[in-house]
Amino acid sequence: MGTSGKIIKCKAAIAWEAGKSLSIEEVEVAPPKSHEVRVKIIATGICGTDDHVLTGSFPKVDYPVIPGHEGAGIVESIGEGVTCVKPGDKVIPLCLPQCGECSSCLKWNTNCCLKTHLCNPQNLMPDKTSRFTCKGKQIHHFLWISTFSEYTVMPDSTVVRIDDAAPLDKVCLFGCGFSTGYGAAINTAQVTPGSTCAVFGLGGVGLSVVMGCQAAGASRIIGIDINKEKFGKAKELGATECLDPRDYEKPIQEVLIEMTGHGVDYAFEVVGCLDTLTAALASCHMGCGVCVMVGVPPTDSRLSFDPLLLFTGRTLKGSFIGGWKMKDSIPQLVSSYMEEELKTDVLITHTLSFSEISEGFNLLRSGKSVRIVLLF
Ligand code: COD
Ligand code: ZN
Ligand code: ZN
Repeated sequence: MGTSGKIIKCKAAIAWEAGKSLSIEEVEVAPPKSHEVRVKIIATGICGTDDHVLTGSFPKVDYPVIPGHEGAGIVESIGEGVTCVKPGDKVIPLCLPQCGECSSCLKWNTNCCLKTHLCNPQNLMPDKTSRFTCKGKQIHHFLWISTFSEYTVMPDSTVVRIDDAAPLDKVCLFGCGFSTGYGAAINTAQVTPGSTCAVFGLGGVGLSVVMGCQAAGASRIIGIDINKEKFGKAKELGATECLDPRDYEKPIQEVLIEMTGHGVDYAFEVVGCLDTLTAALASCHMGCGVCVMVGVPPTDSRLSFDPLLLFTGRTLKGSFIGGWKMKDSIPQLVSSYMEEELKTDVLITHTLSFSEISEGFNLLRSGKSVRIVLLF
């Protein structure tokens, strides 16, 4: 008895309102409509952004909602007109669409598809209805992909087929954390061989930046974090030195300028704070340093810094999901992983069952984990 065309009942984690913890519920998942795909999620990572959804600090979320955006699964069924995947394919849901048609998708130098949540709400499917119900109530989607549900429906612009042999409990990280950090170094900064890099924040995304800097041939990679427990993994992945700003009386940018003589070639902000963003910019070489903003500071915050920091030639730029056009790039990154060129398994510190999702969020908040993967 196939499930195609039928409603599927399954487990999902719902945030009923901001400020409340997730509750695991039985949801009904409607079949995919035209240009939609229903996916059985096998594994999903927990990302800091999911926690922002729970606390209410992620902008433009409608509750109740099923969060999750770092998953991997298998196509269960497809709607009319879908040609990019078929039932049985292993896939990664994409938290940034690549529609292939908008003015951004047609440019080579941006991945910021105009269907992203930053341009259009993704709390309902493109036809403005939801495929999820629970206890008779409509439940919202998150970034169109809601990977905290055993079955989930997404537009065909937000899903891509990957290698049939890929281990889904490992490559789910390519859906967000790893790709975001690694691409910031490789694509956005375009780190050059022999350069000096500073990475502010050594969580899963910051460690992926470290991996990108090392892959690009940086000769010095300085990791900065207020949690010294992060230093071991950072060194394992390529950091040459690690600093805790609280060990110094001087501001950390002054320490970095003294250590390097002239400032770093590339600095990455991977914390999501205004103070670390300004410090990262000020720690760059005054004539040619590039500061890349990876973290998103709190909603409605405003940046204030001495404009002379830019006048002499520093560059401040943002990096959105590592600059990858996700449909084109994620399958290639997964292939590199399969060829053992990317050691992303090191980032996974905990693998739990989906029913342990609340423990997963507690671990994330405790700072004792890097990446937590949940298995359905
Ligand atoms: N100085 C140095 N390190 C600090 C400081 C500080 N003042 N404060 C905190 N830290 C460290 C923490 O100890 C921790 O190790 C690290 O910063 C943050 O790591 P995590 O594990 O909390 O977070 P990550 O690595 O999963 O994600 C970090 C982001 C900054 C990317 C995230 O919070 C964010 O802003 N996401 C939105 C941006 C985005 O594009 N995301 C992709 C889709 S989610
Ligand atoms: Zn994320
Ligand atoms: Zn597009």
